[in-house]
Amino acid sequence: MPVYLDCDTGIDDAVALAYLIAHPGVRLVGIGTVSGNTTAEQAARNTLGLLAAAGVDEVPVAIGAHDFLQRRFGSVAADVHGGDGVGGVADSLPAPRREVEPGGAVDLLLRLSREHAGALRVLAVGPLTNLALALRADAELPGRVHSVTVMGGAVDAPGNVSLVAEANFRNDPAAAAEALVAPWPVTLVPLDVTMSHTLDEARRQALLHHSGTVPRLLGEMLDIYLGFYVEVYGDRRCALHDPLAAAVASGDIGTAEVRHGVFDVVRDDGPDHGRVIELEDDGSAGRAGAVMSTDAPVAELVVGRILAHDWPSDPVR
Ligand SMILES: [Ca+2]
Repeated sequence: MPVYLDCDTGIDDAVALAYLIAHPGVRLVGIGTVSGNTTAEQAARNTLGLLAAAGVDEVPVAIGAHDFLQRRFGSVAADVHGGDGVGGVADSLPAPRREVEPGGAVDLLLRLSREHAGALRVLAVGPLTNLALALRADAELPGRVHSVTVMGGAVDAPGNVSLVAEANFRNDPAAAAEALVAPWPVTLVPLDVTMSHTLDEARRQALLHHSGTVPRLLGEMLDIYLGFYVEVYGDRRCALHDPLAAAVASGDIGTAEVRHGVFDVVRDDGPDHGRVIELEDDGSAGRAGAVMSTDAPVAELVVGRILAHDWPSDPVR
């Protein structure tokens, strides 16, 4: 299945990327980046470095929006993901094997939607700015896309960057709102489900001591991420936000409970900024399905696929 990944790479983005590369049924056909955990530019550098470490050189990477629809990008999430987005390992990533695409992420997504019309699965695990800009640029886009899976939002669960808001949606609530009501099949993977799927220190150690370069790099970068989450979980484990969305998009994980509805995201400044709200369904806006629980734990599946993959052990520098 052809997959376009839109991301703000990002430690859990990096785990999701490795999982997608390791999944034999997934063909990663393009990656766009957006600011969020780090800048769109740094996210592209991180992504290209990880692809080089994986020995993958056929996947185009395009830099997308640096700023959000209604405000400028603020600052990187250094306390969660490190100053470089990937827990300090950016400088030890191998040199990129290719240049970024000249046209940017919106052009790349639109081009891929034509090349893989009807089949392209869009997986968005950062702020939804690129998706919103692509929808504005081409209103026919939804008709060419198989499905859209979004990591973001908190439906009933508390937020992770405010009492009520999740980071991707709070960064660009206008873009999230536009993407959720567009006429394409949207599956939302919110904090309600991602917070209950965790990667623990034992699995980090398994990655760290793998012979492959990519798992080792993941093990290294996860150190700071697990450290950040100690105050949340009480021990060294992290939420698998983006990998869970990737496993839902690929069909690896089945969804047990899905809440279908018309969802909006609060754009006003104030305490509810970035909050997901459910609107009355009067037929004027597209519905989305919010995954509230899955039929299996995702950590074993995601880490299992990464550990089982035949990764290069000696990056080309
Ligand atoms: Ca992300």
